[in-house]
Amino acid sequence: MLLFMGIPFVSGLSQALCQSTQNVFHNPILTGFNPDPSICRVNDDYYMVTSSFTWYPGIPVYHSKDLVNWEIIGYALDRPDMINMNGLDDNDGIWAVTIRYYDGVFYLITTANKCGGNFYMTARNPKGPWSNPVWLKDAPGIDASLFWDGNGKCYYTGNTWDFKSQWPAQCAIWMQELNLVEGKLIGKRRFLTYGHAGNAMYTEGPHIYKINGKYLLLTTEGGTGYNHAVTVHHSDSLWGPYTADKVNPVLTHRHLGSNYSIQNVGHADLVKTRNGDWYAVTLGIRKVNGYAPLGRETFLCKVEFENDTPIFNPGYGIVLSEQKRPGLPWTPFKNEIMRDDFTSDKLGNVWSFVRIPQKQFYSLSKGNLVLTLQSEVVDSLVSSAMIIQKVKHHCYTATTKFHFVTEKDNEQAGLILYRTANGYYSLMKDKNGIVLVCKNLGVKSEIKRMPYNASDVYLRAIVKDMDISFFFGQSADSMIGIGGTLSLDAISDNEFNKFNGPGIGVYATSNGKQSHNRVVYDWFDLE
Ligand code: 6LW
Repeated sequence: MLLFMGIPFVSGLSQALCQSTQNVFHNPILTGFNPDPSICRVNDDYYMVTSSFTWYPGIPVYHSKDLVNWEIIGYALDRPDMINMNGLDDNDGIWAVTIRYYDGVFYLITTANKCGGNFYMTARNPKGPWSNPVWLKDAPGIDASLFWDGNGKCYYTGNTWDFKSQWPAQCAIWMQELNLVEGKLIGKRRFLTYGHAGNAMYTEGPHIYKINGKYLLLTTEGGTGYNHAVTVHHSDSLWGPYTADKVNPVLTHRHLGSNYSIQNVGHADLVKTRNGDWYAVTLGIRKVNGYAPLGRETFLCKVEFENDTPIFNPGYGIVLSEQKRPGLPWTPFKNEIMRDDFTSDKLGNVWSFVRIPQKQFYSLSKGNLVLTLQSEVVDSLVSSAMIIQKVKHHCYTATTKFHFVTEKDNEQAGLILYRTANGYYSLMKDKNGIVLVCKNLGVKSEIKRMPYNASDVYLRAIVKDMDISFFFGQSADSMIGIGGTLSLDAISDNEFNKFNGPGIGVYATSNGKQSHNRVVYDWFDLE
């Protein structure tokens, strides 16, 4: 063994390597469908929320002790009468939530895009229950945030699309006092900035922070695509004038070229740990062969202030895929279950619907998930009998076993990988066998049909980066392929799949006709 200064060099090296790998974390910290993150700290606990669009329950609330390991502790929109998302496109619904804590109360404020506008809710416990939405009908625009100035007053900031102006997609950030007792905006409304660039497009995502007695206005510009960027503005007074920081944009990846692995970085929120360290959460996408198959995810980066300017990842100025862990007690949570055998009496919090179910079409009984076929199809903009969970990795295998028998041509049940009504893969059992369907850019096509007549069936999807292949059979080790190797472009970011992210799970439909037939799922694996 090689000795260096009498110390076994290899063990020293491996120890150093081991030590170094123990001190790093990997981005994204919230993988899969988790855009527009917002974060707050209460003592040693961190809470984060992300956009949920038409998924229900909506507004997932995450908890962490170390800014890296996160567990979902509940959903803020978990009662069907809180919002109506029927008829909504998959890219609408809940946009950009902000979470804040003040004087013992948690606040969430967000935009129900095309289904009610801006509202806020409160809770004493972030797990919920959350209050009913308090709608702010006279608040235009999106990306609402709240700020307390220490005098007990609360201020609403948001953006407004002032497109009729000097340049394309000019947006203004505006502020107004929010009377939380009466639940309405009061007093003067003032524009704070149009963004740092002379032609800043889509200036949005505002958050105000008071640091060392001065006001920092953090915004996002460029739109949530390749030109996304984070900018900051400063003022000695809350109402401004706000001056753009000369360092702007303080964070962007738009100068790294279209082949860089992490792109579209923007929409950030700052948080200060108890030991005075600053971090930012921000959204970004991970490119695979030029595609973004997981949609927008949440990333973490270190921030250090130089005078009043936040420097993101000093020396790098970009989001890093791996970096030193925050100096907080490493607190991993138990890994999510791989197999859901449906033995509990309610669906685990990894499962979601798309739009709010209009009737109770599922039940959990005797260790099975039973779906009663609904006439709605996933192509319609209403709730259908589909239950999915977020896809969080680039490589995974999803398998399910179920019992389904039908004599009718219109009845189907099976497995679905869903992004939007215009982008999905479905592998379904019907009267005549197994059928694989792909809908890509709004065009639906039957990829392959193969005969199968047993009442029990195993279905599987195997994904590796941008390749997906499907299998079916009477047992887990006797499955045969159907449709060959296909591309995940159908569920990746594109002009139809813009804002949310992919989900995988179960789906059953009677294709527009009434049915009382049921499908009985024994288990669902996502490995
Ligand atoms: C979000 C806004 C945005 O409200 O997209 O493009 C919206 N940027 O900040 C939905 O994610």
